[in-house]
Amino acid sequence: MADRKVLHVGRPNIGNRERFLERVEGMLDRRWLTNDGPLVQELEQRLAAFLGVRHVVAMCNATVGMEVALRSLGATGEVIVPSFTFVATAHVPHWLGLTPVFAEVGAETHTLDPESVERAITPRTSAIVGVHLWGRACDVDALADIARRHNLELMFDAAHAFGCTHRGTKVGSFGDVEVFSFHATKFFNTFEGGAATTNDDELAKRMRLMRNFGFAGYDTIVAEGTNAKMPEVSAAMGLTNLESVDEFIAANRRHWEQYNARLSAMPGLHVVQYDPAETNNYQYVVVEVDARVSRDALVEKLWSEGVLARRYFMPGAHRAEPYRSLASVSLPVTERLCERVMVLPNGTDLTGEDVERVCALIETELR
Ligand code: T4K
Repeated sequence: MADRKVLHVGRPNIGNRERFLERVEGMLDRRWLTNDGPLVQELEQRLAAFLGVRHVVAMCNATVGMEVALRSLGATGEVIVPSFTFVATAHVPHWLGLTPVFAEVGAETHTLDPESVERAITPRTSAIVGVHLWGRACDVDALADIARRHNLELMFDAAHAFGCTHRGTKVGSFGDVEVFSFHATKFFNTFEGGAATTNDDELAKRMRLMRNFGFAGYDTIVAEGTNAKMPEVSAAMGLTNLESVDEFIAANRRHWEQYNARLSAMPGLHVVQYDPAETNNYQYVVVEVDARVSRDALVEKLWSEGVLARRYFMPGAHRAEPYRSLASVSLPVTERLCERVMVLPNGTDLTGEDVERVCALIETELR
């Protein structure tokens, strides 16, 4: 089929084009393109209201945002992270000269197993980084309890969890700080971008300084810093997409439910579920494959048909360089998930017919 539509995991959700272009026109008229401009300030205010958190510090992406956040927390020595995550979660402490120590995740939750975290604590541990994988919040209460008892900083990688809740409270105000990704492939995007969110006034102040080289005004440098600024054009995209969040969720949810109904009935497939009592963005259609056909064979077949399913996360971070060569660690649950998990296309670019096409391909392959 020459005109067959290629289906991606991570096709951007894009809000109203006219509204976006209007904002870009205003930006060009003002000739104010970056450095804490009016669109970034407006986005920060709107996000703070949306997320229900005191401070939102917009960043150029989540990776640098997490570096700024972890450094602002004063992390030293060892930082406990999951391995079943995008490798950036581990790269962040390593990039800062710290040691990421990999803990195990729950087989059902796919997020940090608090008992494994507790076992990984040493006298050198200074912080825990939990990941709200697929938008499903970590066991934030157990992790907060561990952090409090051991006097550790607690940061959440909330890259997947924009708009998601934990016990009815939006992700964004848990732990000491949370960091969202607004990358093009994420539920809510600003092309590239991210934000650190916190209720801690002092931490927010430190992160703002660090985001802009430590400048406290023209010619006044009061701290070390980097360049983690979000440009105005990204904020224009963010403000526009924020107006369409409900539509994005509705489309994602419709597709997820269609996938779930079809795939859950197939032998050897387990569709990762979202708690109906919480709000979720339904961005990720996550399937564990333990079937007649291997996950890899299934993904290969889908690719050959133009369905670019992904093996998130392959390999686990502990099996990626440089971590693989630095330490050997046994994480059986993580390894099993790395071998079995497949993520299918979702997003506003998808149609019900597309979902049916993917399901029919999988059904044929499993026969
Ligand atoms: N923590 C977690 C848990 C994360 O998942 C991520 C990022 C981070 C931290 C770090 O956040 P950032 O520093 O990026 O803000 C992507 C993204 O680059 C990355 O942001 C994301 N996680 C990761 C899970 O996925 P790839 O290697 O999958 O991207 P790529 O280029 O293969 O694109 C995915 C699919 O989307 C492709 O089939 C093409 C399609 N696509 C992509 C882009 C960029 C489009 O259709 N349009 C586009 O504009 O890494």
